[in-house]
Amino acid sequence: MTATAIAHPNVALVKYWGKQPEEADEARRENTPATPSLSIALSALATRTVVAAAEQDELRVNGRPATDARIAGLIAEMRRAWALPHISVTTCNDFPTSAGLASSASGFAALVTAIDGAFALGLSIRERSVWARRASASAARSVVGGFAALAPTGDDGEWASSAVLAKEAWPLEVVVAVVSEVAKGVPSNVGMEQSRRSSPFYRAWVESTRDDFEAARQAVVGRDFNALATVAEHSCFKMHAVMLATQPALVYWKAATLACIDAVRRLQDAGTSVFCTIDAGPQMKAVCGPGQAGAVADALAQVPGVLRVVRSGIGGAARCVEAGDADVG
Ligand code: 2P0
Repeated sequence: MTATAIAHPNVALVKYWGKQPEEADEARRENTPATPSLSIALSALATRTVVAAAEQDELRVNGRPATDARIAGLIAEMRRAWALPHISVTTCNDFPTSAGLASSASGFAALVTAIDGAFALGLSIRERSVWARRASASAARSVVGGFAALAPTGDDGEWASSAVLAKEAWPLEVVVAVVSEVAKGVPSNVGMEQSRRSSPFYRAWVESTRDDFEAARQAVVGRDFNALATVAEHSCFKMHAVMLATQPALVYWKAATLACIDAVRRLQDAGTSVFCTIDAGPQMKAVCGPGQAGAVADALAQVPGVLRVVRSGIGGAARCVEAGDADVG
């Protein structure tokens, strides 16, 4: 009754920002997004989580004892569903936590996968993605890995993640320009509810994202980099417009974030296959066509305010590994 799981964070190319209106009613909360989304997983970054049966529930995050209401809530729900014992959870990220690098996505994907493995629950990928989504919607996409969609699925319309394209099918790379390692001020779940209540652009965002999602899905299936670049940048900047028009304004960018956008524009003007995307934090992620990431990483490393760059391929699905296994690719 122990298992170790690995999951990768993901970067959304069509963004999730906002939950279904009934989510305001706590009793009916299923953490269902208002918009479909599409992402790529990052192979260079990983969360490793060990779950084991224990005398009492225990949590260690990055080597330290911790408490986390969302983790406790997910464990309580899964315990109710399968009459599980108390568990100890030991989880480590090999990248900064809560700094716009989607640590909740990889964290909850790894946790659900490790619980499934430790207690031989036999969950399908779809079922794991639904459990992960209830804790953090972007985590559903990290369960699937590769190029993943999060949208209504099946006869019941349950929001779950599914594969759009396997990671091997299109060897894109991502260069993350890290411009701050400070945890962000307004967490995503709080910020997106503020946007839903106060941003005058919110309704247009929700309505138009369905078309963006379909355009991105087709671009990925057809491996059309330029089409994907167009819709992904549009989705990113539209989401940040919604954030900026929220009261109080959600400004996640730093000066260096904008300088990185400028650098990507210069690379595009010079003919490089690259586009930028930014989540609820200051880091800029440059998505690169095959063979372009070296030049993009060199250019972004020169931008004033960039602390470091992380180069990544596309990561696989969340999976159980042997305890000592170093496999994080
Ligand atoms: C995304 N983000 O699609 C978007 C872009 C942030 C900006 O998914 O409330 O941490 O836990 O479901 O999954 C961050 O949202 O939010 C996110 P919850 P989550 O990647």
